[in-house]
Amino acid sequence: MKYDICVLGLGYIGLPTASIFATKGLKVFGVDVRPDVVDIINQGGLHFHEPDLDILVKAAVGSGNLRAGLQPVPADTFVIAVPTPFTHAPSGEKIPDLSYVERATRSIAPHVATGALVILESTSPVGTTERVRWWLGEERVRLGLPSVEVLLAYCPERVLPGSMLKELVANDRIAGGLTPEAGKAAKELYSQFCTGEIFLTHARTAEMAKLTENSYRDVNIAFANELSLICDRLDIDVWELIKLANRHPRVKILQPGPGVGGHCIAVDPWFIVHSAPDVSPLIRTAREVNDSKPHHVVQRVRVAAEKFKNPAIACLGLAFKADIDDLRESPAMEITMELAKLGVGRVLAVEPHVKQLPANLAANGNVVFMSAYDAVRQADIVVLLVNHRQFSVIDRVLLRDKIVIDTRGFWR
Ligand code: SAJ
Repeated sequence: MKYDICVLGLGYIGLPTASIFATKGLKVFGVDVRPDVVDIINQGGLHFHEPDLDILVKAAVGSGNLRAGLQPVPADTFVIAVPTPFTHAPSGEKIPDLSYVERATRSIAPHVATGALVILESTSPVGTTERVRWWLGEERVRLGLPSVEVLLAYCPERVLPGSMLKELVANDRIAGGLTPEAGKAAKELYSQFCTGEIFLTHARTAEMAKLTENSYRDVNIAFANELSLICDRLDIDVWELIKLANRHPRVKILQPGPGVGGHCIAVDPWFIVHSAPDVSPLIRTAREVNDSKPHHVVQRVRVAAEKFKNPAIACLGLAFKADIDDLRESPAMEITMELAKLGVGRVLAVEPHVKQLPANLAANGNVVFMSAYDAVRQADIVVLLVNHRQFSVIDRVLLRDKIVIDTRGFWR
């Protein structure tokens, strides 16, 4: 049987994308390397939390239009949505790791026929789509298969974790073809569910656009974080400062925080820096400012802890941002772990979106997992690290006789 679409990678992007195509009547085969993920999806389930996605996956699988497996199958279109992390060179330099993209590309080589459309969605350094073409050709030669002419395009996503489905449909998209024909084919495919505008461009520009969007955000968050450090020094309320400055019609300063987390904003700028290191000092420095913020928060807690013998320190929030359960690359996790390691006091960890402490925190004997209410009542120092909705109902009376370090300006 030939499928309409084969999606490689059933994570935060691949699974919603595969599901939405299936609910539009296309025959979709999803591939993931994790057998447990394949099983959960084939039962119409989810392996991560995303509002309303469970309903979409259930409908997609229930309709018989979405199946998952460990190996690719022949299809008219292939969508590659696998991770693109970075690795650290011995020099400390961050280097894009394209091994997942290469492995996925080589795995589809035996299944692509002439005229097939191959789309890369994974956030990638400029020039990666051209490398996909090379890997496909090389793998078919290695397998002793005849060469095929495929359409290749780069089509990044822009969905925000926590509102993925709405944004997957409504956001404008970019279809970046290695050839104009490939771009047009990709635009036609996404127009089956995308109600936003779909802009055609070259693959290289599309690759750079994705990196640019997240780098723009990282630089602006770094500006806010640097302001917070300066305001600490000058005894100014940075939240009031930003609120006032943003009253200017053309000023939109973002919000300081405890650092920048997630696997996008904190990663993508390094792809640009790696591709043009001598002409990207601003993007590099912004990353360094954001990466240093957790250290400044830990220092503030240590200074506060000096007033106590063995203080109880409530760390409210472990996720990388508000109202989600994703702890990956989380500055809140980094700060909580550092405080536990330093033995600054007894750490009372709170995260309403998970049921137990992550293993690395649990392994440290100095951390206790509890509810926000219990942690705040027992704490000498309360550190707000994530502005989860649940924390907005904490009675301010409980905070009155505590030292409060609010890294998000949440309780102003
Ligand atoms: N943060 C701040 N201050 C702010 C905004 C965010 O400290 O004013 C922090 C957050 O707490 C978090 C980090 O930055 O730790 C990143 O949060 P985010 O909401 O900015 O980013 P992501 O990673 O959840 O999603 C981003 C989005 N990109 C943009 O907004 C330009 C999303 O649209 C992308 O699709 C996603 O990256 C991605 O997959 O690339």
